[in-house]
Amino acid sequence: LGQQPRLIWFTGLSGSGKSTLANATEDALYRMGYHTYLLDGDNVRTGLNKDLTFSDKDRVENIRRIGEVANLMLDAGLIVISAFISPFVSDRDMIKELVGEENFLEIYLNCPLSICEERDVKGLYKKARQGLIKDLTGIGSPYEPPLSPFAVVNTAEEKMEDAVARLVQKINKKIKI
Ligand code: GGZ
Repeated sequence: LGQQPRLIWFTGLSGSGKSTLANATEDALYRMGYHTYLLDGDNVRTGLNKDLTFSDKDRVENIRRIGEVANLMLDAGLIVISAFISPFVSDRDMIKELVGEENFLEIYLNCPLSICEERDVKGLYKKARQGLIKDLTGIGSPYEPPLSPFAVVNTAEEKMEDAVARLVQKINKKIKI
């Protein structure tokens, strides 16, 4: 199966569903026979980027390094999927420039902060409201939504399986040769 290397870039708040959706999307593409690799907090912020905090400066560096690593993986011919908050438009634009606009498929998880906060899987929002975390995205640190993403998913409204099916169909058109 031929594949056109692309970077599928999920962006959105903590709790918006990035990891779940990125994992399910990777799974589906892998089962279709594509060679994929998933970059997320679990394999990047614990290793390559474990020296970085959540200050603006470190978030910029976090995303810069992820972009460079993703670019190497594109050189190796992979379909790369990433799931990071990546809150700043300028950083996502930098990556788009780096890998080439046609190779950058940006997917915006548009989920209201109130819903992310209700889910609060890791209890981070509660801690932020208590003042224990100063720089949580959406509370003490900004999130800048994409202006013209490849796709948008509202995880508060669309069922996960439906969103995955819709995304995979759309992505497939861009990666199959
Ligand atoms: C944002 C934080 C913070 C702060 C810890 N702000 O929902 P999670 O837990 O599993 O995913 C979040 C993850 C965000 O890391 P990223 O590398 O994606 O962020 S960025 O792109 O902005 O560099 C969250 C956890 O780390 N986390 N503290 N203060 N998210």
